[in-house]
Amino acid sequence: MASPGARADSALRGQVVASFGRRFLVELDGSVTVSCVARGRRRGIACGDNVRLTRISATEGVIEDIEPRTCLLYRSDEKREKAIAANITQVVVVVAIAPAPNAEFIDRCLAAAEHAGARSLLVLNKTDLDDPGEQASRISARYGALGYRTVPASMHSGIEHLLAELRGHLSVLIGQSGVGKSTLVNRLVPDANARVAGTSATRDAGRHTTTRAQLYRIDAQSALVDSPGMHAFGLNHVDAADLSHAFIEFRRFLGDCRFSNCRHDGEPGCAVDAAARDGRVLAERLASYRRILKTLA
Ligand SMILES: Nc1nc2c(ncn2[C@@H]2O[C@H](COP(=O)(O)OP(=O)(O)OP(=O)(O)O)[C@@H](O)[C@H]2O)c(=O)[nH]1
Ligand SMILES: [Zn+2]
Repeated sequence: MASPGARADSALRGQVVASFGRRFLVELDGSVTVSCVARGRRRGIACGDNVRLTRISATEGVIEDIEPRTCLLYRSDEKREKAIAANITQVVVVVAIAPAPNAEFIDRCLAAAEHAGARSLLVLNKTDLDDPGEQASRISARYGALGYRTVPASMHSGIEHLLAELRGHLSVLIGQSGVGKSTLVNRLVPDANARVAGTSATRDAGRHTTTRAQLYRIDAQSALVDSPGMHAFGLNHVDAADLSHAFIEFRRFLGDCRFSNCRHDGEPGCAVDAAARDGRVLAERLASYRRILKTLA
């Protein structure tokens, strides 16, 4: 039988502020963090999750349960799903002049955000670098025309305009390796490094494996989850119908295809195809959609 003390402790609630694979840092309030493992074989706990935990010592605890989520961003391949961040309201897709942006990667990130129900922001980073092909302005024009907000950024210029876009949101930064996410985080959250090297619980968790994601508070209403750079963004958890909805400019054509189960992949009478032929949908976006469609389970 549990002691009265243990019962009181298991009513503790906190938020996952770092995920190290099997170990998590849970913040109980503004200052106390506890290094936790999950009860049993519970999987899929993500940074940003609100959890119920039992504290077993001053620095350690066990996550018993996850509170219902308002939103979960994840990616998946044929083998497994990877939760990136929970309860987010905004996905910040970071692309840079170098490494050169990959349009399909951006489309995958935006589709995942739409599917998760979060709004998106595109950050065009490293604008101080030469951009002979003017990729930044092309990307900004392309996605701006679709209705996505884009913000330029560079480590050599002010960060206030980006900070303004983050206020009031729990945002998650995603991007390919090397686009400058960590550099951005350190500028947006001046004590970001301090936290990584902070409590003994942090050091203990960090010894076992590398961080998958970490949450930083910007102010009382705003926080930022940094996720490790990735090479691919698998969308195996999205089915074909949801994928076409996740390409936001396709939506107004979706009811007009000849076949109600049209996959917009070359079928006769496809309204999305017709829209791409006369320029109402960008041919590159339809091509991107079709490439992604072929990779779905
Ligand atoms: N020219 C230029 N270089 C930058 C800028 N921001 C970051 N870098 C450089 O880009 C490289 C990668 O930066 P990081 O911040 O480590 O990139 P990251 O996205 O966190 O990379 P991962 O850890 O692989 O996800 C470093 O050499 C940075 O110094 C920028 O605005 N301009
Ligand atoms: Zn169609």
